[in-house]
Amino acid sequence: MSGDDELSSAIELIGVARQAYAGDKTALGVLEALEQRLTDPLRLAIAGIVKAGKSTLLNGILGEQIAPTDAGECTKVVTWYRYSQTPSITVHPSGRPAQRLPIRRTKGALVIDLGEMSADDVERIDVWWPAPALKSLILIDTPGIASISQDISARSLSFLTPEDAPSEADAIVYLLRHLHPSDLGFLAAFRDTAVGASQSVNAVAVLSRADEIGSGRIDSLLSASKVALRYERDGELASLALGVIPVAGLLAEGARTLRETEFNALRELANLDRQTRERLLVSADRFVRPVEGLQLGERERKELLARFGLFGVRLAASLIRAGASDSTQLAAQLVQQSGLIQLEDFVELHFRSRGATLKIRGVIDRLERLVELRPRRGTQPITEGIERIRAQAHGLRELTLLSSVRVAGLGLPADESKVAVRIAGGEGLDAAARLGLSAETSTEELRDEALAEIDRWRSRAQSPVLDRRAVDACRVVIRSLEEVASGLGPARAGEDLADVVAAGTPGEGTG
Ligand SMILES: Nc1nc2c(ncn2[C@@H]2O[C@H](COP(=O)(O)OP(=O)(O)OP(=O)(O)O)[C@@H](O)[C@H]2O)c(=O)[nH]1
Ligand SMILES: [Mg+2]
Repeated sequence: MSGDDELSSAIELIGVARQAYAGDKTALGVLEALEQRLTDPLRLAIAGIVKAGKSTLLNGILGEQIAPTDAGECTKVVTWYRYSQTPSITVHPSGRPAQRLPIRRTKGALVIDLGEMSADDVERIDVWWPAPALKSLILIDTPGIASISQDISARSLSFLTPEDAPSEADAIVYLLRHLHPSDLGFLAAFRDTAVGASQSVNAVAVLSRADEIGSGRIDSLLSASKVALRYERDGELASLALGVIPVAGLLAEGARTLRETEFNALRELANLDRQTRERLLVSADRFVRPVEGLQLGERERKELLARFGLFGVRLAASLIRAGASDSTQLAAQLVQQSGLIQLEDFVELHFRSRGATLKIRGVIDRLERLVELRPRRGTQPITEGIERIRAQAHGLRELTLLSSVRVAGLGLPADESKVAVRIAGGEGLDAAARLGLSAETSTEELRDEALAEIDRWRSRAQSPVLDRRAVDACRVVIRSLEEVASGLGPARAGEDLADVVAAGTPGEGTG
């Protein structure tokens, strides 16, 4: 089954469930939401402790200052950002009808004003916005967890890691500053929301506010990369997140929303004589102090500091001195340095390209829970449908393989396990990544390698020393290779690849 076929069979299954639950309003409501989830773009939640920089990072991804940062009631509410050509904001108070909010901006940033309502009375806020990034992702900003206020913390927890139920988010970007037990606790709870997963396949950690790690020194991001690498190798985090990426969110947000006036101010700073400039940039305090005879006023400097941080201001000045000659160039170089591109590439590679599978996994886990919680006659076809999808949707079987490898192992020797993970898409879903070849490899070579690997794994699967688990892993690998091979099109003239692939997978029974 291809990703699209898998999606259609999941949607069909929702139809089956609708019939089984005819007349049950609550269940039908859940089913409607599940169908919506299947047709929506991937839902990516941004989570982390209080003031980790979640909303700032979200703005960086969107390239607009839409998510409120710092103070205000609305930072305590789960907020969904979805695509729409015309912007609008809807607030959903608990137990009352939804309400539209006016769209207001202050200093370029969107203001979400709850008016008389307190965050406690609000279930969620929906922001519909014409940002291109939202066409392929729904972003969900969540209140800081492990916060002083247990209430706010509880809201994020119950949304992202509902007790005993699958999460509403398909994947998560988790921001941490110093690895804390509560970070690990949260990530473990998130992993456990997926049925049977012993390894998170849909979480990535971000070492956030990376510019502050080296106290804003110009090599701060280098220090941050070292720390991130250490965390990534940390035994516990390894099974809870697919990677750790250092990101300076404030820099990313500032760069993607860089204004011409700001560029001019930064250029003025860059062009100061060396001594004056260096003295100004010694510390944040120094930077905003009154200075005799300086064109760049105190207020302007304060604003630059708020928008880019001391690190960002220092970096911008040196980039301009090194040749960044207009705001477009400077913005591109700052974004590159911020780590945002690496994060976006990671999300694309590990989450978006697997979007259909992640959504289906969340939806059928939830459907299974519904049947458990609301048993009634006639739900047998739902249970059977769930089993069928779990057995047949190859994307799900790959996810299961990836999610069990680090913790339980595949029952294969370490070097083979590594290859199996790669072929199952652990390093990317395109043919070259799966085969461990460079992106420039010709289709012919890719095909030859895929066919050779199929032979290798087929004979491997027949080895009498392998246990059941290992044979299952081999089958998943063979199937992935078959899909790679058929995706590469027919082989040389006269040779029909379908024949090679159809030669079958040993040990693959009828069921
Ligand atoms: N230096 C620096 N400051 C940052 C960075 N990201 C965010 N901040 C600052 O940290 C403060 C909190 O940022 P937010 O984006 O509101 O953090 P949050 O995690 O959304 O906070 P809550 O929603 O209240 O939990 C703001 O003052 C930001 O300007 C960063 O990468 N570098
Ligand atoms: Mg926030």
